[in-house]
Amino acid sequence: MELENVEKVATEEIEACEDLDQLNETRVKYLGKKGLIQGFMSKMRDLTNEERPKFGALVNKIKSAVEEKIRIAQEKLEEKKINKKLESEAIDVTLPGYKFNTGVIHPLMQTIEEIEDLFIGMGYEIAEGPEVEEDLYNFELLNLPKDHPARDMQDTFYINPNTLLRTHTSPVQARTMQAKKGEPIKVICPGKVYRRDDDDATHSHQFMQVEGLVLGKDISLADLKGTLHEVAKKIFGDERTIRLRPSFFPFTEPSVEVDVSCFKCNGKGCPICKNSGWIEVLGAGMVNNNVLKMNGYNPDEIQGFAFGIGVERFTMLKYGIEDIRNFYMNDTKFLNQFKGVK
Ligand code: 2NM
Repeated sequence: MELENVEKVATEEIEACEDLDQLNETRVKYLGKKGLIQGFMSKMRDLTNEERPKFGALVNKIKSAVEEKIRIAQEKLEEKKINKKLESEAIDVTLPGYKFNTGVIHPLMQTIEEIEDLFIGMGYEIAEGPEVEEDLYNFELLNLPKDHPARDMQDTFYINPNTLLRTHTSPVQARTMQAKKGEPIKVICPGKVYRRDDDDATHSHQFMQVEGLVLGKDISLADLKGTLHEVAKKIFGDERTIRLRPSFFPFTEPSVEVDVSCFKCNGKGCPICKNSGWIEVLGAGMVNNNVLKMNGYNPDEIQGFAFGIGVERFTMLKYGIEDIRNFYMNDTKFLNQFKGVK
């Protein structure tokens, strides 16, 4: 090949390379130790002293030009290689994913969590205690006298004469009062409770409660009403109002039943509220002075309110569930209705 043609031919060959292997072969062919350009260098021996510098400079110029062309081609082919790799490894993010069969938070737990969120927002603590409880905390310290019908074997699961399955979560509140030794209290106590009922559509021998207790200076029935109005709004809707009716519980005086305005007819009267416009939802009252005294509080300095929410009743009303046994059957057809309702 003529020296004058080398750059042109090399350039064409370099630009025709389709991958890095081909380019390397071309590089060896022109720039290698036994390559074409080196071949011209070797020919310098045969030249005269006058010809040699001129020829040498020309060969070096061509060598540099070919090196530069190869460098540029190499960059292009490397980029091409990376792009090809990226393309082949690309993920189609529009493909549908795998479906996972997820569970559901139990409807009773959803109600409890809603109630807990509300009370935590109002500065309450959450307290828990044993389900196997002493008579002392379950009855005695709550002003349930020895002859009270609730203490009857008929109504309570006794383990021995002093030990029983708690019939309400109030013993947790008795324990809280004993622990706080006269200091103010704001707690709710969620948990399982047990009664010796025959199971039917509206009764269960095991159910859940959230009870609340607030003790402090000048706590009044108005505070109780305001608090329970918040509960009614959170669970049954913002338009709800409540009313209090006189009632009786051994641990509170005065005691009240709390009705919420019917969330179906908004108080006009319908089958759900049996045409009264009101639905009974919970019991409450001002903590009985005897309970305060027995648990180390002075009723002249500190008083407060307590309430008891039946979690099943709340949940049944809220979702129109007619049989309490649904909650305990683990029927996924029932439970899956509560997927993401909260
Ligand atoms: C209710 C109704 C009224 C109640 C009272 C207490 C305690 F421990 F403070 F005395 N805890 N819960 C109470 C009061 C519970 O349930 C229907």
